[in-house]
Amino acid sequence: MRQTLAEKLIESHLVAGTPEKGSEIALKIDQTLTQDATGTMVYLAFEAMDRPRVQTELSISYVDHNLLQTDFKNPDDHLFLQSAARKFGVYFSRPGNGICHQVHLERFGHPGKTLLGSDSHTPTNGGLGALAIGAGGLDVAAAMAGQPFYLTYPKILGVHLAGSLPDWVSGRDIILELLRRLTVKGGLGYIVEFYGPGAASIDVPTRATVANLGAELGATTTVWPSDENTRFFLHAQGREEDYTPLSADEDAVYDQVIFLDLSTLEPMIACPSSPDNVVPVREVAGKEVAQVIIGSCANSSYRDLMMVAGAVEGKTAHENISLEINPGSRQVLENIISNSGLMKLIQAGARVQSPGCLGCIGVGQAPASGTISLRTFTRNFPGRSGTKGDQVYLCSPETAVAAALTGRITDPRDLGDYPKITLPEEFIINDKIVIPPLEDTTGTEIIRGPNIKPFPDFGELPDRFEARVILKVKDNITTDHIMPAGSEILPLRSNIPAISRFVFQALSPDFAERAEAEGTVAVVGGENYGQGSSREHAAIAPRYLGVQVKLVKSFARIHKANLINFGILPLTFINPDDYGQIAEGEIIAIEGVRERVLGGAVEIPVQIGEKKIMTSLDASERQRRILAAGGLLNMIRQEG
Ligand code: MIC
Ligand code: SF4
Repeated sequence: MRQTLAEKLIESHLVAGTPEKGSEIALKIDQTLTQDATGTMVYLAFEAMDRPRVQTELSISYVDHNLLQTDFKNPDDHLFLQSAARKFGVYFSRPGNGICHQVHLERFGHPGKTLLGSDSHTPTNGGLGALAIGAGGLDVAAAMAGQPFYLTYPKILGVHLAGSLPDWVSGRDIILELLRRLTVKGGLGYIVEFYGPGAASIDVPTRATVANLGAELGATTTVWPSDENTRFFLHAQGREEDYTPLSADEDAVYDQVIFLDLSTLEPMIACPSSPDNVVPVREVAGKEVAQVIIGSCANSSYRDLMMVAGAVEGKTAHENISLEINPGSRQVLENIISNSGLMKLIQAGARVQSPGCLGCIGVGQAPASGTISLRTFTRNFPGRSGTKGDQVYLCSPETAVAAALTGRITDPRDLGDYPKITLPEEFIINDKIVIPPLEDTTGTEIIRGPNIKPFPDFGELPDRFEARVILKVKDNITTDHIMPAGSEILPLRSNIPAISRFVFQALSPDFAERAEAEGTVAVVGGENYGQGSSREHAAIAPRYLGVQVKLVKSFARIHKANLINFGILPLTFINPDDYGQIAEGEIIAIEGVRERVLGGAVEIPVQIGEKKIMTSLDASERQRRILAAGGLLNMIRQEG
């Protein structure tokens, strides 16, 4: 009945709320995934919820981010995660098996199922027709405990595809074109749904690339239909029985529609330092490049690496280029080995790494100062690569390999014959690196090395508070700004007191000391505050330091949910000009706040010195109870 696919997926999982755009709904979650950098907190929270075993159809714990073992911290986390998986009935994908989203797509993704993951690129599995959503760890822990996932029913942005992709143009260019048009906040409050005759020409790995990067639009998720391409891919994965055809109704009505003729697309590139700073490759062609990396959950599939192998066959990477390959999964690696792709890459001089996130989250692979690095990664936020003042460009594997060969940014269409890849009828499959859950978990114990610190306790929301504004920031602040990652900070993810020292490190190096000296503090921000990753550490660590309120022009979806989950009041300016009324150093006072929050007040008056401004609290009745309790964990403990 004129339904989009996203609406069908939502309504088949609706357990509470009315199916109306903009209202709060609750969805049954079939599958969950975690990765190590967010996962330790998830399992600590799950443990605190006191449930013996996960209640989902399938829950899986991946280790892909913190693979570097320079001391005990990361291996402590791995051991903790493996033992927690054994205790709680969770699959465990061992370190080196690959990036969560890629492995999930290959082995577990399921058309028509809901998947909640503690990573912002969880929508990757929308490439298979799943409703796959990224969330904060506490929401994932709650889903593992059998609770539904609460969200605002998003609007649906239909992308109508016609035609087919020209040679040397790939999925990455589809989403780069959308990022160029819509920007990093264009997808806020939307699910992006692909449909139309052009969709049939797009294979599942390409769909997954597009769905993955829909996260950079700020979208709740991205969905593709489940069709013959999906059947083919699942068959090649030895699990055709998981196939179900799914699509929108012929006359489905979208809230907004974008028409895209695939045959008119050309190679695109995101310039430093935002994924939406997109131009056609030819506009920046000729710039000298020092590093090319093909990898990350966006672009490291068998298709991507075999295409690169085909392009470098018999050639050598330019002498000034470090060509680095990060396979998305062990399956990708095994299959490119068996189809001679690895040999071609190695002979071309590529440095082939073990499957994982690696340089995408600043764990190794930092570029040299003052040089250009071309990457097929997801994000090029300033400094994320580990090098100050970095110049990271994001592009397709096609554009990346062209630069690897010429030493300069090059339109890949200049390379000649396109090594078009056909997916194998059957992939080599090896599930031995994934440990299935035990039927009977009695006697299993969680192993907690010294890197695993208990979850901090937070108090309830007080009746009134005063908070000094110790930081005022501009638009599009990312969670990488709030809580940086990288090889030195990531190993502290299981230790909130230690990681909190790095909050806002680049923007305000003494933020932690100033916050602690004040006791209760506030942060003021612009539009799309907290975009990017799902890391709830960007909420927990500030809360630990005494941040009680964030007052901004608008919030990114996951960050706002995380703030509520950890008891930080997320207020927005009713009149955006009031942003100019507040200066760093001023004190914000809110009277009767607890009563207002619990009483459902949408408008919250805020006193700033002599001035009074009106702010808005856009929160459901449930979220208000969470805020009053001082966070979701407190509420679950109170309400059972
Ligand atoms: C990212 O790409 O930013 C991350 C690292 O995968 C994050 C999760 C995290 O911070 O652990 C994400 O995308 O959610
Ligand atoms: Fe890992 Fe990068 Fe993907 Fe995040 S975006 S999950 S760091 S590969």
